[in-house]
Amino acid sequence: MRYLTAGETHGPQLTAIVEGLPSNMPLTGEPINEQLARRQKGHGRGKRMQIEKDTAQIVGGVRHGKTTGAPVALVVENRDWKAWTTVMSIEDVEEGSEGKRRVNRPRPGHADLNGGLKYNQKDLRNILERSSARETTVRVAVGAIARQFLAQFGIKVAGQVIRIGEIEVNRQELPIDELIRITEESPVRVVDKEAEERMIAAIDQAKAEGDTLGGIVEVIVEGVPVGLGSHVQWDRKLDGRIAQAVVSIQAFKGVEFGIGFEASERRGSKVHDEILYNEETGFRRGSNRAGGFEGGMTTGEPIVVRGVMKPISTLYKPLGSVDIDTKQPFSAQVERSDTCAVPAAGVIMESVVAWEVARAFMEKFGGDSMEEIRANYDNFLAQVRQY
Ligand code: EPS
Repeated sequence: MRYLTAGETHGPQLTAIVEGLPSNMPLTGEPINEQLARRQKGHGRGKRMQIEKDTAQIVGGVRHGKTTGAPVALVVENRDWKAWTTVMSIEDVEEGSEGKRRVNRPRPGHADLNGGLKYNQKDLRNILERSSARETTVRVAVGAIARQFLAQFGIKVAGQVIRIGEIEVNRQELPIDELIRITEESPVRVVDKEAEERMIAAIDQAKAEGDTLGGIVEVIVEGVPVGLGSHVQWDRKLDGRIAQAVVSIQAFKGVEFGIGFEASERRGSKVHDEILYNEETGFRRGSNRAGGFEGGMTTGEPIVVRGVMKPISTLYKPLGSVDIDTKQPFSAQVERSDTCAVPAAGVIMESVVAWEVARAFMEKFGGDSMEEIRANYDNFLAQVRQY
């Protein structure tokens, strides 16, 4: 299974093509649009979220509510496009017209300058239009398909915000359905009401000062079988693939599994998860400090992974930069932006993790139809029970 996305933040639409899905999987726009709506929420989101009402149109690969095995094509229209038809015109525009106005002041922290140097672009709009977090819209749509697929096998994906700026939540171990219910009702997707209030105040304060806030989000995947991924080759380790997917999200700078970086401070006797066994549940672990992975493979315990998102790079109190034409110092270009997109980043991270787990599931139990995959999966579960 693989997917590609295309499209710019102020272009006509965002497009994704998903290849390798099995046939006979129930799929309509509704579960995809549910996830797209989740991505648009969150205290601290910018004005663009008042313009868009993201919905995905399925334009290939589905008939009468089920996949056919053909590539699934998705389109999310940019409502904002109508305000950008000259600036983002596909056809060339008049020299000197508004459409030709160049972005020549790169924003620190964004792709602007590096992209301009790499692709030899003197109008940095040609870089920022594609590097924008807007692209995550269709990654969430693709992730929604992956969730649908995983749900057929009892695998659930959930997420929560752990930190925004200097404020960290007071952790609680909750059943996944409880976690989902509580975080869905929180404007910053946390389970800790006290932290929620402080986070909202901190976001409002940052906005008032023209600044931005980042944070940490956690994703949990429950119900995964043992043995997804593999120890035999670097690029088949599922934790490594999830790490790549998470850090590839705009503004993400780090990823950890289970106790993560804390493992550096503890002795092994306080890190490794003891192995237990009983007739009913088979092999289990006495704890899950490994976050569901050993040797690049799932252990059967929940996957627990956290990502760190840097504060959005566009500041209304812009940082120092250099004009790429005159090479003179300037305050960076200001583009419309969010103050804090950490709650949205949690939804995006859930989506990219769901995709990697679904892809590994297909690699292990793959088949052309859902029925074939189901048979392979049941076969494996029986083998594990008899091990
Ligand atoms: C975003 C779309 C963008 C930004 C933001 C998030 O829309 P626009 O550029 O028209 O405002 O609001 O992206 C960034 C702040 C960024 O730096 O990429 C979205 O759809 O999530």
